[in-house]
Amino acid sequence: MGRRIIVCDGADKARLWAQIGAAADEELTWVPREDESRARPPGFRALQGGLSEEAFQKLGPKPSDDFALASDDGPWVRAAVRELSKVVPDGPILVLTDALEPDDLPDHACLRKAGLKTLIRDDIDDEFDHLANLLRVVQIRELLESREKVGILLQPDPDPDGIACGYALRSVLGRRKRTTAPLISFGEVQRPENRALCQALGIEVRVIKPSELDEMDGLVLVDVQPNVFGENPPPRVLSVDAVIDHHPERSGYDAVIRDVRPNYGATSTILTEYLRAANIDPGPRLATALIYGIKSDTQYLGRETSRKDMMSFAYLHAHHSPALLRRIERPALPMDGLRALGRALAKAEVRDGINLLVLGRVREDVIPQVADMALQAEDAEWAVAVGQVGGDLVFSVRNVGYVRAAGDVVRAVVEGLGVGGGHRSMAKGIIPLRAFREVYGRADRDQVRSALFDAFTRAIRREES
Ligand SMILES: [Mn+2]
Repeated sequence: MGRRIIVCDGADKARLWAQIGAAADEELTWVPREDESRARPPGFRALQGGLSEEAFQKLGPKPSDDFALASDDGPWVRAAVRELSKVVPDGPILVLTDALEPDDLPDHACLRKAGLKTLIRDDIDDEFDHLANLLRVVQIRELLESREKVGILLQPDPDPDGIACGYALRSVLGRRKRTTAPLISFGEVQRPENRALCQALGIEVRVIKPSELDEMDGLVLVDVQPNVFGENPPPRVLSVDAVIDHHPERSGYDAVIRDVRPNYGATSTILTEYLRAANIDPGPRLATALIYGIKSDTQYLGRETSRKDMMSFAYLHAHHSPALLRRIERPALPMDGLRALGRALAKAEVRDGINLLVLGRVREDVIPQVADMALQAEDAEWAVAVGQVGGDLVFSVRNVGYVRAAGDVVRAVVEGLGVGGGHRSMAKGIIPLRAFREVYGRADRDQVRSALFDAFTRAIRREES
């Protein structure tokens, strides 16, 4: 390891450096400006002979040394780089300046520019952001402190972002007992991954009737605003204590505290900022819930992701449990699901870029997992996994992303038969068996395979033309 040789232009820069505090391996030198006294800043020695080859030579630089030049003066920096290069030709140079532009700097193979005061300024701005979040936390706590039972209301069929935020809000409020701060919703958690999230974290979302809101002494809406509850929402949700959300801000309701940040990709990012601001260690379970909330709302930092989401994600990543996250994202497959998969794989073939697997009767959450896996087949651009769930044919569709949108293709396939939709690369469809039989006669595996294969081929072609 080499030394860091710091060269400051004038006493102001040197004093600023001394105030920040020099690191142990830093050699501090300064070049007094003409108009200033030669009073030596603490810890510094003058560069004997000013900015000259000789002066740098006297420092005895080795190839392993790093140089920093702190100056806002273009000619000074250019002279310093020129003379320094005579001694250590391609030595690494950090130019610390708050005034110079890249064009002001000379050509040098290994030169990097950074701010000096602006580096501190950026940290201070971050701290003010933390402070603003801390103020929110303090206000929310003060508002709800005296309430016996605070309902945390999520959207019907809560998604991971909402569930994670409800769980986090309990920590923020210091109410870890579910009885004093229940997570509530007008509709139960449906999706298998979301149930897996609740199960893995031991979170219970209580389904309630709107009239049961009267039992709550406080009400906070998380990841939702009242417009989601329909044309005529229950009056109680139109006058709440707090709303914490990232959807576009709606009007027509009262909230004492309103923290709505539509530029955020997930409400989990807001709650992560609350936790950090209030110095609450999330622990692996909560960190995992929040990281999953951000992942699923932003489609793994792909869609509508802000810098804030990235920063919270990075923070949570250091705290989460990878094993727990895997368990949530890949719920355990039941044995009969695996056997169904084995039978389907025996007949698998990729035709026209489509890998279609017919599973027979399975648990619903097996289907999307099989679709994920089926897309890994060589030459597959599309994967379709079909299973029979109750009286329906349920199928999950995946594609490689650079082909037609999966949601559009599925809507074309189910047209007149069932329901379906989705995103660019993931979609889901449901066709009642009765409707399928009316059109195709039988609903045995071979018939399902050939009928759906034809339907998908047509839908993909139609979309492409
Ligand atoms: Mn959300």
